[in-house]
Amino acid sequence: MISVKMQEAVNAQINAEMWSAYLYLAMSMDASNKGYKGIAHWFRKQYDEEMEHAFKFIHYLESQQARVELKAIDKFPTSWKSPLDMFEETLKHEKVVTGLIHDLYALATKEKDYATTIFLQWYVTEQVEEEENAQELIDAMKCVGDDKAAFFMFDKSLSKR
Ligand code: OFO
Repeated sequence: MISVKMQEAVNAQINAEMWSAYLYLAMSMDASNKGYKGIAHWFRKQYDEEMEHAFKFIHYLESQQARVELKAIDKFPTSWKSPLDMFEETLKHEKVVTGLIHDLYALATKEKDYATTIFLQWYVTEQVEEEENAQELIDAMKCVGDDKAAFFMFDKSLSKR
């Protein structure tokens, strides 16, 4: 059984994962509206991943006989000025999430909650990958620049995710 404090912190993280999912779904919709099929697909997959992250936490609380409480999701923009802008916001967002995961890990350690500490290790590693992926997309977009043919190829490559 985990403490009430830990349970509340995990519930807040479920909300953060769903907030991430909703942000990436909004980016996917915006990219789709603008005709960037590959980018829309990439963000749709990202949405799926974030929902998996949320459900992993939900199942964890359930396995600990703890209460899951879904809270309102914060607002964010629904349109971005360019794909580069989307990827830069993705990296910024993932850095915030990394900080939240680290705070959660620090709390579990402080509480001597070994089960939650071990459970959270997967998320710590996952955040390294999330930031790396976003950085790679920023770097690729910067290489593409204003080259329309290169952008077409780049967009197409993202549909393979
Ligand atoms: Fe759940 O990893 Fe991104 O936010």
